[in-house]
Amino acid sequence: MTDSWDGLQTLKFSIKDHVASVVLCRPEKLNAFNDLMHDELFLVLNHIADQSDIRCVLLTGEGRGFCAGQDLGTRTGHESMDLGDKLEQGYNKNLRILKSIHAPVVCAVNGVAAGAGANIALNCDVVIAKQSAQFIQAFSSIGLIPDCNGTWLLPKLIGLARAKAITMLGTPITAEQAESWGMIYQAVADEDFNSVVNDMVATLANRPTRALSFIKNIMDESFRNDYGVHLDRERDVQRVCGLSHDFSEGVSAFLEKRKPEFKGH
Ligand code: LHQ
Repeated sequence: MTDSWDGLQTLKFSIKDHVASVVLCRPEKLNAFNDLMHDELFLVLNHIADQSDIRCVLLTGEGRGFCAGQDLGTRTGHESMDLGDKLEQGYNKNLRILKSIHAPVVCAVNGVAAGAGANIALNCDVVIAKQSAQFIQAFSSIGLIPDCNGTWLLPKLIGLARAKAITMLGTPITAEQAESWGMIYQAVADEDFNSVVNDMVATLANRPTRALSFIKNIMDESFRNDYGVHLDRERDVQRVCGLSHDFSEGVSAFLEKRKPEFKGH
Protein backbone atom coordinates (compact mmCIF):
# COMPACT_ATOMS: atom_id res chain seq x y z
CA MET A 1 0.00 0.00 0.00
CA THR A 2 1.43 3.34 -0.98
CA ASP A 3 0.54 6.78 0.40
CA SER A 4 -0.55 7.86 -3.08
CA TRP A 5 -4.03 6.38 -2.43
CA ASP A 6 -4.58 8.97 0.32
CA GLY A 7 -5.51 11.50 -2.36
CA LEU A 8 -8.61 9.60 -3.53
CA GLN A 9 -11.75 11.72 -3.14
CA THR A 10 -14.55 9.33 -4.09
CA LEU A 11 -13.18 5.98 -2.93
CA LYS A 12 -11.29 4.46 -0.06
CA PHE A 13 -8.72 1.86 -1.04
CA SER A 14 -6.52 -0.40 1.06
CA ILE A 15 -4.72 -3.73 0.85
CA LYS A 16 -4.31 -5.90 3.92
CA ASP A 17 -3.65 -9.61 4.33
CA HIS A 18 -3.90 -10.11 0.54
CA VAL A 19 -7.38 -8.54 0.48
CA ALA A 20 -7.90 -5.37 -1.57
CA SER A 21 -10.82 -3.30 -0.25
CA VAL A 22 -12.54 -0.73 -2.42
CA VAL A 23 -15.17 1.42 -0.72
CA LEU A 24 -17.36 3.72 -2.84
CA CYS A 25 -17.37 6.91 -0.90
CA ARG A 26 -19.87 9.65 -1.77
CA PRO A 27 -22.32 8.77 1.01
CA GLU A 28 -24.31 12.01 0.75
CA LYS A 29 -25.30 10.89 -2.79
CA LEU A 30 -25.69 7.22 -1.85
CA ASN A 31 -22.32 6.69 -3.61
CA ALA A 32 -23.68 7.65 -7.05
CA PHE A 33 -21.00 7.73 -9.75
CA ASN A 34 -19.59 11.00 -11.03
CA ASP A 35 -16.72 11.30 -13.50
CA LEU A 36 -14.09 11.41 -10.77
CA MET A 37 -15.39 8.20 -9.23
CA HIS A 38 -15.17 6.46 -12.61
CA ASP A 39 -11.58 7.69 -13.01
CA GLU A 40 -10.51 6.77 -9.49
CA LEU A 41 -12.08 3.33 -9.79
CA PHE A 42 -10.17 2.84 -13.04
CA LEU A 43 -6.87 3.64 -11.28
CA VAL A 44 -7.59 1.36 -8.36
CA LEU A 45 -8.87 -1.58 -10.43
CA ASN A 46 -5.82 -1.36 -12.71
CA HIS A 47 -3.59 -1.48 -9.66
CA ILE A 48 -5.44 -4.54 -8.33
CA ALA A 49 -5.27 -6.30 -11.70
CA ASP A 50 -1.47 -5.81 -11.70
CA GLN A 51 -0.88 -7.26 -8.22
CA SER A 52 -0.48 -11.03 -8.34
CA ASP A 53 -0.40 -11.31 -4.55
CA ILE A 54 -3.95 -9.97 -4.10
CA ARG A 55 -6.10 -13.01 -3.31
CA CYS A 56 -9.51 -11.45 -2.77
CA VAL A 57 -11.16 -8.13 -3.64
CA LEU A 58 -13.93 -6.56 -1.57
CA LEU A 59 -16.20 -3.93 -3.08
CA THR A 60 -18.64 -2.12 -0.80
CA GLY A 61 -20.09 1.31 -0.06
CA GLU A 62 -19.76 3.92 2.67
CA GLY A 63 -22.86 4.98 4.61
CA ARG A 64 -26.44 3.77 4.19
CA GLY A 65 -26.29 2.98 0.47
CA PHE A 66 -24.13 0.78 -1.74
CA CYS A 67 -24.49 2.80 -4.95
CA ALA A 68 -27.38 4.74 -6.55
CA GLY A 69 -25.95 4.37 -10.07
CA GLN A 70 -25.04 7.34 -12.18
CA ASP A 71 -25.12 10.75 -10.45
CA LEU A 72 -28.15 12.27 -12.13
CA GLY A 73 -27.11 15.73 -11.02
CA THR A 74 -24.04 15.87 -13.26
CA ARG A 75 -25.60 16.95 -16.56
CA THR A 76 -26.52 13.31 -17.24
CA GLY A 77 -29.99 14.17 -18.46
CA HIS A 78 -28.75 16.71 -21.01
CA GLU A 79 -30.42 15.79 -24.28
CA SER A 80 -27.30 16.19 -26.41
CA MET A 81 -25.20 13.90 -24.24
CA ASP A 82 -24.14 10.63 -25.86
CA LEU A 83 -24.84 8.03 -23.17
CA GLY A 84 -23.06 5.38 -25.24
CA ASP A 85 -19.83 7.37 -24.93
CA LYS A 86 -20.54 7.95 -21.26
CA LEU A 87 -20.90 4.20 -20.70
CA GLU A 88 -17.80 3.34 -22.70
CA GLN A 89 -15.61 5.89 -20.89
CA GLY A 90 -16.92 5.03 -17.43
CA TYR A 91 -18.74 1.83 -16.51
CA ASN A 92 -17.71 -0.39 -19.41
CA LYS A 93 -14.03 0.48 -19.09
CA ASN A 94 -14.16 -0.38 -15.40
CA LEU A 95 -16.21 -3.55 -15.81
CA ARG A 96 -13.72 -4.88 -18.35
CA ILE A 97 -10.91 -4.50 -15.82
CA LEU A 98 -13.06 -5.88 -13.01
CA LYS A 99 -13.66 -9.01 -15.12
CA SER A 100 -9.93 -9.36 -15.81
CA ILE A 101 -9.00 -9.48 -12.11
CA HIS A 102 -7.75 -12.98 -11.30
CA ALA A 103 -8.83 -12.97 -7.63
CA PRO A 104 -12.43 -13.51 -6.52
CA VAL A 105 -14.37 -10.26 -6.18
CA VAL A 106 -16.87 -10.09 -3.32
CA CYS A 107 -19.49 -7.37 -3.42
CA ALA A 108 -20.86 -6.50 0.01
CA VAL A 109 -24.07 -4.62 -0.69
CA ASN A 110 -24.43 -2.55 2.46
CA GLY A 111 -27.60 -0.69 1.39
CA VAL A 112 -29.62 0.30 -1.63
CA ALA A 113 -28.13 -0.64 -5.01
CA ALA A 114 -29.91 1.18 -7.82
CA GLY A 115 -29.40 1.49 -11.58
CA ALA A 116 -25.78 0.90 -12.55
CA GLY A 117 -25.05 0.38 -8.85
CA ALA A 118 -27.24 -2.74 -8.81
CA ASN A 119 -25.63 -4.16 -11.91
CA ILE A 120 -22.06 -3.43 -10.84
CA ALA A 121 -22.82 -5.60 -7.81
CA LEU A 122 -24.18 -8.41 -10.00
CA ASN A 123 -20.96 -8.37 -12.04
CA CYS A 124 -18.98 -9.48 -8.98
CA ASP A 125 -18.23 -13.13 -8.24
CA VAL A 126 -19.94 -13.41 -4.86
CA VAL A 127 -22.65 -10.96 -3.80
CA ILE A 128 -23.68 -10.66 -0.16
CA ALA A 129 -26.28 -8.10 0.88
CA LYS A 130 -27.57 -6.64 4.13
CA GLN A 131 -31.11 -7.82 4.75
CA SER A 132 -32.25 -4.19 4.65
CA ALA A 133 -30.65 -3.55 1.24
CA GLN A 134 -32.68 -3.34 -1.95
CA PHE A 135 -31.82 -3.87 -5.61
CA ILE A 136 -33.57 -1.49 -7.97
CA GLN A 137 -33.37 -1.64 -11.76
CA ALA A 138 -34.16 2.07 -11.80
CA PHE A 139 -33.29 2.63 -15.46
CA SER A 140 -36.70 2.46 -17.11
CA SER A 141 -38.06 4.96 -14.57
CA ILE A 142 -35.88 7.56 -16.33
CA GLY A 143 -36.40 6.22 -19.86
CA LEU A 144 -33.28 4.02 -20.10
CA ILE A 145 -32.49 0.34 -20.45
CA PRO A 146 -30.35 -1.51 -17.88
CA ASP A 147 -26.63 -1.14 -18.54
CA CYS A 148 -23.44 -2.57 -16.99
CA ASN A 149 -24.52 -5.81 -18.70
CA GLY A 150 -27.69 -6.04 -16.63
CA THR A 151 -29.58 -7.24 -19.70
CA TRP A 152 -27.00 -10.05 -20.09
CA LEU A 153 -26.75 -11.02 -16.44
CA LEU A 154 -30.32 -10.79 -15.18
CA PRO A 155 -31.97 -13.30 -17.53
CA LYS A 156 -29.20 -15.78 -16.66
CA LEU A 157 -29.46 -15.20 -12.93
CA ILE A 158 -33.23 -14.96 -12.40
CA GLY A 159 -34.80 -16.02 -15.73
CA LEU A 160 -36.37 -13.98 -18.49
CA ALA A 161 -39.81 -13.57 -16.88
CA ARG A 162 -38.51 -11.95 -13.70
CA ALA A 163 -35.76 -10.04 -15.50
CA LYS A 164 -38.19 -8.37 -17.89
CA ALA A 165 -40.76 -7.57 -15.20
CA ILE A 166 -38.41 -6.03 -12.65
CA THR A 167 -36.56 -3.96 -15.25
CA MET A 168 -39.77 -2.71 -16.89
CA LEU A 169 -41.47 -1.94 -13.57
CA GLY A 170 -38.42 -0.72 -11.64
CA THR A 171 -39.63 -2.87 -8.72
CA PRO A 172 -37.38 -2.71 -5.62
CA ILE A 173 -36.19 -6.25 -4.83
CA THR A 174 -35.31 -7.01 -1.22
CA ALA A 175 -32.08 -8.80 -0.39
CA GLU A 176 -34.02 -11.87 0.73
CA GLN A 177 -35.99 -11.93 -2.50
CA ALA A 178 -32.75 -11.52 -4.46
CA GLU A 179 -31.27 -14.47 -2.61
CA SER A 180 -34.31 -16.67 -3.10
CA TRP A 181 -34.34 -15.86 -6.83
CA GLY A 182 -30.65 -16.69 -7.21
CA MET A 183 -29.75 -13.09 -8.06
CA ILE A 184 -27.24 -12.92 -5.21
CA TYR A 185 -25.49 -15.47 -3.05
CA GLN A 186 -26.69 -14.43 0.42
CA ALA A 187 -28.82 -11.97 2.37
CA VAL A 188 -27.45 -11.45 5.87
CA ALA A 189 -29.04 -9.92 8.98
CA ASP A 190 -27.84 -6.32 9.29
CA GLU A 191 -26.19 -6.92 12.66
CA ASP A 192 -24.18 -9.89 11.31
CA PHE A 193 -23.27 -8.31 7.97
CA ASN A 194 -19.77 -7.00 8.75
CA SER A 195 -18.59 -10.19 10.41
CA VAL A 196 -20.02 -12.42 7.65
CA VAL A 197 -18.33 -10.26 5.00
CA ASN A 198 -15.00 -10.23 6.84
CA ASP A 199 -15.07 -14.01 7.31
CA MET A 200 -15.97 -14.51 3.66
CA VAL A 201 -13.10 -12.41 2.29
CA ALA A 202 -10.58 -13.88 4.74
CA THR A 203 -11.66 -17.40 3.78
CA LEU A 204 -11.44 -16.70 0.06
CA ALA A 205 -8.04 -15.03 0.47
CA ASN A 206 -6.69 -18.26 1.95
CA ARG A 207 -8.08 -20.58 -0.68
CA PRO A 208 -6.26 -21.65 -3.88
CA THR A 209 -6.47 -18.36 -5.78
CA ARG A 210 -5.36 -19.75 -9.13
CA ALA A 211 -8.08 -22.42 -9.08
CA LEU A 212 -10.64 -19.78 -8.03
CA SER A 213 -9.54 -17.65 -10.95
CA PHE A 214 -10.10 -20.55 -13.34
CA ILE A 215 -13.48 -21.28 -11.74
CA LYS A 216 -14.78 -17.75 -12.30
CA ASN A 217 -13.59 -17.63 -15.89
CA ILE A 218 -14.77 -21.06 -16.93
CA MET A 219 -18.21 -20.55 -15.40
CA ASP A 220 -18.61 -17.32 -17.36
CA GLU A 221 -17.44 -19.18 -20.47
CA SER A 222 -20.09 -21.85 -19.94
CA PHE A 223 -22.70 -19.43 -21.30
CA ARG A 224 -20.88 -19.31 -24.64
CA ASN A 225 -19.69 -22.90 -25.00
CA ASP A 226 -21.62 -25.92 -26.15
CA TYR A 227 -21.49 -29.15 -24.13
CA GLY A 228 -18.56 -30.81 -25.91
CA VAL A 229 -16.43 -27.69 -26.14
CA HIS A 230 -16.92 -27.13 -22.44
CA LEU A 231 -15.85 -30.66 -21.52
CA ASP A 232 -12.65 -29.99 -23.47
CA ARG A 233 -12.12 -26.68 -21.66
CA GLU A 234 -12.52 -28.32 -18.24
CA ARG A 235 -10.02 -31.00 -19.25
CA ASP A 236 -7.46 -28.40 -20.31
CA VAL A 237 -7.90 -26.21 -17.25
CA GLN A 238 -7.84 -29.18 -14.86
CA ARG A 239 -4.58 -30.22 -16.48
CA VAL A 240 -3.07 -26.87 -15.45
CA CYS A 241 -4.55 -27.07 -11.92
CA GLY A 242 -3.07 -30.55 -11.55
CA LEU A 243 0.43 -29.12 -11.97
CA SER A 244 -0.04 -26.47 -9.30
CA HIS A 245 1.48 -26.16 -5.85
CA ASP A 246 -1.98 -25.74 -4.37
CA PHE A 247 -3.25 -29.05 -5.77
CA SER A 248 -0.29 -30.91 -4.34
CA GLU A 249 -0.67 -29.06 -1.01
CA GLY A 250 -4.43 -29.74 -0.91
CA VAL A 251 -3.97 -33.48 -1.42
CA SER A 252 -1.05 -33.70 1.04
CA ALA A 253 -3.01 -31.81 3.70
CA PHE A 254 -6.00 -34.12 3.21
CA LEU A 255 -3.87 -37.25 3.57
CA GLU A 256 -1.98 -35.83 6.56
CA LYS A 257 -5.25 -34.69 8.18
CA ARG A 258 -4.10 -31.08 8.52
CA LYS A 259 -5.27 -27.67 7.27
CA PRO A 260 -3.85 -26.86 3.81
CA GLU A 261 -1.59 -23.84 3.38
CA PHE A 262 -2.46 -22.63 -0.07
CA LYS A 263 -0.14 -20.13 -1.72
CA GLY A 264 -2.54 -19.11 -4.45
CA HIS A 265 -0.48 -20.44 -7.38
C1 LHQ B 1 -28.66 10.93 -5.92
C2 LHQ B 1 -28.82 9.75 -6.68
C3 LHQ B 1 -28.36 9.74 -8.01
C4 LHQ B 1 -27.67 11.95 -7.70
C5 LHQ B 1 -29.66 9.41 -4.75
N1 LHQ B 1 -27.78 10.86 -8.48
N2 LHQ B 1 -28.11 12.01 -6.44
C6 LHQ B 1 -27.24 6.54 -16.50
C7 LHQ B 1 -26.97 7.69 -17.30
C8 LHQ B 1 -25.77 7.91 -17.94
C9 LHQ B 1 -24.87 7.06 -18.23
C10 LHQ B 1 -24.87 5.73 -18.03
O1 LHQ B 1 -25.54 5.06 -17.06
C11 LHQ B 1 -26.58 5.41 -16.39
C12 LHQ B 1 -26.94 4.34 -15.51
C13 LHQ B 1 -27.74 4.58 -14.30
O2 LHQ B 1 -27.28 4.33 -13.25
S1 LHQ B 1 -29.33 5.15 -14.50
C14 LHQ B 1 -30.00 5.05 -12.91
C15 LHQ B 1 -29.57 6.19 -12.03
N3 LHQ B 1 -30.04 6.01 -10.68
C16 LHQ B 1 -31.30 6.21 -10.32
O3 LHQ B 1 -32.18 6.49 -11.11
C17 LHQ B 1 -31.58 6.09 -8.86
C18 LHQ B 1 -31.95 7.43 -8.29
N4 LHQ B 1 -32.13 7.34 -6.86
C19 LHQ B 1 -33.22 6.87 -6.27
O4 LHQ B 1 -34.17 6.43 -6.91
C20 LHQ B 1 -33.27 6.90 -4.78
O5 LHQ B 1 -32.35 7.83 -4.33
C21 LHQ B 1 -32.98 5.54 -4.13
C22 LHQ B 1 -34.15 4.57 -4.40
C23 LHQ B 1 -31.68 4.93 -4.66
C24 LHQ B 1 -32.84 5.71 -2.61
O6 LHQ B 1 -33.97 6.39 -2.12
P1 LHQ B 1 -33.94 7.03 -0.63
O7 LHQ B 1 -33.42 6.00 0.31
O8 LHQ B 1 -35.29 7.58 -0.40
O9 LHQ B 1 -32.85 8.18 -0.67
P2 LHQ B 1 -32.97 9.64 -1.36
O10 LHQ B 1 -33.67 9.53 -2.66
O11 LHQ B 1 -33.48 10.61 -0.36
O12 LHQ B 1 -31.40 9.93 -1.68
C25 LHQ B 1 -30.52 10.44 -0.70
C26 LHQ B 1 -29.70 11.54 -1.34
O13 LHQ B 1 -28.94 10.94 -2.42
C27 LHQ B 1 -30.61 12.59 -1.99
O14 LHQ B 1 -29.93 13.82 -1.90
P3 LHQ B 1 -30.48 14.98 -0.90
O15 LHQ B 1 -29.53 16.11 -1.11
O16 LHQ B 1 -31.87 15.25 -1.28
O17 LHQ B 1 -30.36 14.36 0.48
C28 LHQ B 1 -30.63 12.16 -3.43
O18 LHQ B 1 -30.89 13.21 -4.33
C29 LHQ B 1 -29.24 11.64 -3.64
N5 LHQ B 1 -29.18 10.66 -4.72
N6 LHQ B 1 -29.45 8.83 -5.93
N7 LHQ B 1 -28.43 8.66 -8.81
